[in-house]
Amino acid sequence: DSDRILHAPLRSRIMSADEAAALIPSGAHVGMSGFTGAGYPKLVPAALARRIESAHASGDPFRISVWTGASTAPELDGALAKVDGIEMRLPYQSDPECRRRINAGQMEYIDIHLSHVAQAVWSGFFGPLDVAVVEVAGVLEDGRLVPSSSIGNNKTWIDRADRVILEVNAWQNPALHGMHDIYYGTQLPPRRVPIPLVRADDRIGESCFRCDPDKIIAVVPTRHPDRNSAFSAPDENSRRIAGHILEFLEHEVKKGRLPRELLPLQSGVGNIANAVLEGLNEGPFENMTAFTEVLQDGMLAMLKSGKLRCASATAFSLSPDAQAELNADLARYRDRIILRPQEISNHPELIRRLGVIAMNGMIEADLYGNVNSTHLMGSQIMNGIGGSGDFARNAYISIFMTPSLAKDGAISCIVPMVSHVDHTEHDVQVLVTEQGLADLRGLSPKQRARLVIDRCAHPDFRPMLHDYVERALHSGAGRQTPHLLGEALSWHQRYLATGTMRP
Ligand code: 0RQ
Repeated sequence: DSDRILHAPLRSRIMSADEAAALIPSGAHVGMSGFTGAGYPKLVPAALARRIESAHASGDPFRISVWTGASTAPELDGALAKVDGIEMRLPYQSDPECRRRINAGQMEYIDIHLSHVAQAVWSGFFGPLDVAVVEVAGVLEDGRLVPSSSIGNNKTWIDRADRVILEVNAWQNPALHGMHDIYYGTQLPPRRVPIPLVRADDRIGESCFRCDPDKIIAVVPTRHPDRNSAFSAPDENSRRIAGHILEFLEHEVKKGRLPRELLPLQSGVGNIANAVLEGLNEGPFENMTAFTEVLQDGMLAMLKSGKLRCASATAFSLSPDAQAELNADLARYRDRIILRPQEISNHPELIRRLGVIAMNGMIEADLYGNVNSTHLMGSQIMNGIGGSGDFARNAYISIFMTPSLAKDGAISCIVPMVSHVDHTEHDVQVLVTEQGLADLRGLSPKQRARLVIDRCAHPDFRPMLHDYVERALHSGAGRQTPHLLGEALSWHQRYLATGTMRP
């Protein structure tokens, strides 16, 4: 597989994953590639986990900090978390073992907007970046690096790290070369200038990463697939949510507030998001575009059918079947898919300029439109905010969706007050559950509350919610955003005490 490594001096740095992992010292801040199961290093993290395990066995408290693009895979987050090898993790994860350790207080976790990571690292908020471990699809003769199936923060890791370890993955399709757009014009203030992107499919950068070859201390050849799980077929709730969103978009087109081809779409991860895309693929809109962070099965199907003209993202997030389909036909899709650094795919300036339609999942919403995307019962992290904040605040229309009930009906996802706020009432325009859709634009808090209850809450919980608002209106301290502070989180307390929000 060394035919992917065309730069002669780097061939002399080819070594095993164990040898490369031995070059990462305890306490290191390590920037790893990887974004939603795509393009993460497949061998070095596991080798490092073995090294950490034996260090711990001999009493050496070896741990590292792991910075990534977003979530990765069991071979990275899972392997390192299992051996208690992660001191600090940022910015988004979805690994069960990481989640368990974070919630047990054994691992520090910093959950920040994905678009903010690069500038925070350049500003030095997290300290120096000691080592980058980055998967690439190849190294060209002149030393440029062909990116893999995700970009994430790789440009920042490569530019910023003192030392770089490359995994050159021959499983990645060579036809990926030319699909990426690496923009080298970002600066810290006060040197910032406008980013010259005015349409979702504009290319404003270069196809490869630049990297000083002297910084590259190891090159590890691999041939391992990206690991992503399959989506489950859309259930009844997802199909209904998708139906409400489609009806809403058609209404907006009729009103003249959206063009017939809509505006660039952003769609989050998960089964509901995928169901919405399936709905769009069967719906009336043609020539759509996407300006999003992950390209999942539903978007690939839309590209295939021609409904989606082009998609800009930072990573693939495909099931094994969709991945095989893409790989078999990559050259055909290449010109219509653009993978960018996440500081560009999620950039507030671009999301606002393009007028993106953002559609993301949530854990719960409250009567006034505040949304919790990250924490169960106020204190336990689920995954992280990911890009949902980048998109929600800056989108032309920001939509959040969830089934109205969770945990077999024990939990109402519409509550008096959210137990954690990720997206404030000012950033949330549309709430959707299988019950219906609440368009909160142009409404005051009291008007919003009535609409959210009647359109989105499950009928079982509607009387309790109406009762709360009415009593808050009459006996609460203020009439702008009525609350009973002693009761606002009582539903969550009841769930923690009794296992259900039902009285
Ligand atoms: O837990 O599987 O243990 O039962 O939360 O819920 O319904 O499977 O929803 O997979 O669509 O994820 C917000 C987490 C939704 C996701 C979130 C429990 C529920 C289940 C998951 P179990 P579902 P989804 C682009 C944009 C933030 C990042 C983001 C997410 C589990 O969408 O991570 O948007 N978003 N990024 O039972 C207690 C409630 C609950 C609840 C659900 N109200 N209370 N538990 N659950 N509602 C991508 C990136 O940024 C990379």
